[in-house]
Amino acid sequence: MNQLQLPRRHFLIAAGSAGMATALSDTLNIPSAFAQEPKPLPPYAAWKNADAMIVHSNNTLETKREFFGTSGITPEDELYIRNNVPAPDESIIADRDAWEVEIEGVRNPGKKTLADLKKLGLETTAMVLQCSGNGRGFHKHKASGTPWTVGAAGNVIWSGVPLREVVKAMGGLADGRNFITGTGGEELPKNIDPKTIMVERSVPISALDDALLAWEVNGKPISLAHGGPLRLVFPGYYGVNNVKYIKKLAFTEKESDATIQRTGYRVRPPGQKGSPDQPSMWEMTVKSWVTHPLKETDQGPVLIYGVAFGGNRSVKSVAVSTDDGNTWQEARLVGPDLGKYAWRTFVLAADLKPGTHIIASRATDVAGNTQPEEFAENERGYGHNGWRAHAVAVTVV
Ligand SMILES: Nc1nc2c(c(=O)[nH]1)N[C@H]1C(S)=C(S)[C@@H](COP(=O)(O)O)O[C@H]1N2
Ligand SMILES: [Mo]
Repeated sequence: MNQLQLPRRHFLIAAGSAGMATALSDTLNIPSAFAQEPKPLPPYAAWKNADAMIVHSNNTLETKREFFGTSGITPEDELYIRNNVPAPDESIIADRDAWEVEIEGVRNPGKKTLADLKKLGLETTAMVLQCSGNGRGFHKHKASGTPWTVGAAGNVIWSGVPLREVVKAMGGLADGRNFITGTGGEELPKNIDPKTIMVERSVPISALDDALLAWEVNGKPISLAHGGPLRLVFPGYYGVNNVKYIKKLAFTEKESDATIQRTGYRVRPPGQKGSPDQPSMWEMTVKSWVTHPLKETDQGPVLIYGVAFGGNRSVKSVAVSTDDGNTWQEARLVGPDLGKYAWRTFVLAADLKPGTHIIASRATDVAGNTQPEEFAENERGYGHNGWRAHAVAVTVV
């Protein structure tokens, strides 16, 4: 059966509960008249590789699992997109160096243009950019939001000025600053309270050390879709904290009272409302997934590979199982180590006999944290890193 013609939900179930995969694809026979046509790329992302993307909506584009490749870097034209509000107009990248960001909470506050920032310092950082909801499609309670499986993530290299250099140039931090608060440069509709829709996120001041104000990704000026001309990046932190087209950066005493910070991106049991006393989606956790083989492969030798990362610390090792988690073998991490915030490709040579094999990967970080088998449900489906749900059922012929 052509998997592309399956409605999304069914594909998720098939890929998610590996044991059910065969049963489902055998019994589902959806007439093509009811099949979902793939949605076209939205205009601001028309330059993306359409073959590599699942277009959930104009604001949510996912990378297909088989497109992650093995080099360890995600090309910008295959990187997922997530916009909470529509992207600004292309005109904001017409004269990149003229972009202004307002900086507060330092001893000498004021505006800096991108041209000014380029004189203050330079660093490059490879890091996993991952949406808080990556893996939401694997949650059993049908959490509301985009049902991403594994493709709301990528590994990219940002270049820009270290935030601490900017602070230094502006006289140092003002007293009592506990958070770094970034505000996106979107134009918001006038008839609605801006606090309820603005993208304004706060992270603990401890994130200052590794943060960048970035103007380049993977060697090119950042596209509008990914936050050009200037993006705030916090390596090791979930996607939402990495504010695109940053227009205001404030070192604050308290967290932002915008809805996206106050009650949004809060982890709580299913059925509960978000509130500021619940954990915020800040630092990422250890995670991995297989990217090859995914559905079918010939019997005999096969290289099983995928990606693994530690979140806010380095990944140490990855184990792979081809028998539904009964036995595990250590995979090899390949390629250069791009630092603790990057992901690495793992590979294991296997010899698979005909039949269906449940292939899973389980990563461990340098602090000894290992992906759990099952991941506890939470209301909004954030942070899923359970290895069982990420396993694939591969038919060996
Ligand atoms: N200004 C702004 N920044 C933003 C967002 C947004 O809607 N506006 N979305 C956030 C979320 S939820 C994620 S997951 C990442 C997605 O980054 P990407 O679209 O470059 O992949 O950007 C974050 N930064
Ligand atoms: Mo996100």
